[in-house]
Amino acid sequence: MTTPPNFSQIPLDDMLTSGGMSGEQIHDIQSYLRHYGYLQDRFGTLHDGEFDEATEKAVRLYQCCFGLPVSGVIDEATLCEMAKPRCGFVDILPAGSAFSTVSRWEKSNLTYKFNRFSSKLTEAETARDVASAFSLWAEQCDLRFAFAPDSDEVDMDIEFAVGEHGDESPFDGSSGVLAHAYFPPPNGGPLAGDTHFDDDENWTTSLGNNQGIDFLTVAAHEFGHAIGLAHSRQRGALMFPSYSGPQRFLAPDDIAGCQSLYGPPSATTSTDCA
Ligand code: TQI
Ligand code: ZN
Repeated sequence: MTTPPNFSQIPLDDMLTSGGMSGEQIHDIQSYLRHYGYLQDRFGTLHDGEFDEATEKAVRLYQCCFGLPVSGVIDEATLCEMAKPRCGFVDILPAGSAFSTVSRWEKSNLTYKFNRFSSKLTEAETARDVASAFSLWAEQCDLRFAFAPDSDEVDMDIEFAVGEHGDESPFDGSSGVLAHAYFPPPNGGPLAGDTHFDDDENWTTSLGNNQGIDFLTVAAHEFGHAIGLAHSRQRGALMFPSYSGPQRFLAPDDIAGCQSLYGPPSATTSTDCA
């Protein structure tokens, strides 16, 4: 993701009193608006460095979102708002996609191992479902996951735990939070890529009895976070933030999300028919 221009470094007075903005200043404002989703191709044609109709519309939309007077011109209040530190996530997502992303692994081959197993699932069941959950992602984007039980340093540590378990986010007993995962470096800090499952949940690895929480579904959701996806606004996406029963597949929005980070599977490795 590109970094938006930092307006706190541009003297506001200059911009406002010099009798209009320079092409370069307009370009910077356009980049800022584009970065946060206010300027999109579907909203009209943009002339770079020119305060055209598309730019004016984007400015109105921005002002509206921030509760500023909607004038469509870059006034002092608007510039001051743009100069403030803010979250880097987009405000307005592109049409047709509802995913959002946080960070990505800078490599395609990732390793994982288990630090602590569940008291409710066998090791074999757990390992099998974890492998299936990883496959859902590996089949759709250029990532591969290898089980490395004997390695000291793996990318993704997986463990089951109850209550306080050594990170800043204790589990809460049955129901509520089911699990959590840490985003890829640098976002997750030392825990980046790791996934913790709340062992107070009634985990199940079998479909059909309509009981318990489907471990494979939750693992696949968490691994989505561990590869850099945030939640999706698309109902039906695996990354949608509520659990409504087993979902052992990716929805188109999940696929678009992982491919936006890693691209489609590379041709050389998808020959698993051998
Ligand atoms: N755990 C949350 C989750 O993974 C933790 C969390 C909340 C989180 N917001 C986050 C993690 C943003 C990363 C980024 O969503 S949870 C579901 C779902 C949970 C929820 O226990 O609430 C699943 C875990 F989507 F079904 F609601 C797994 Cl599948
Ligand atoms: Zn989640």
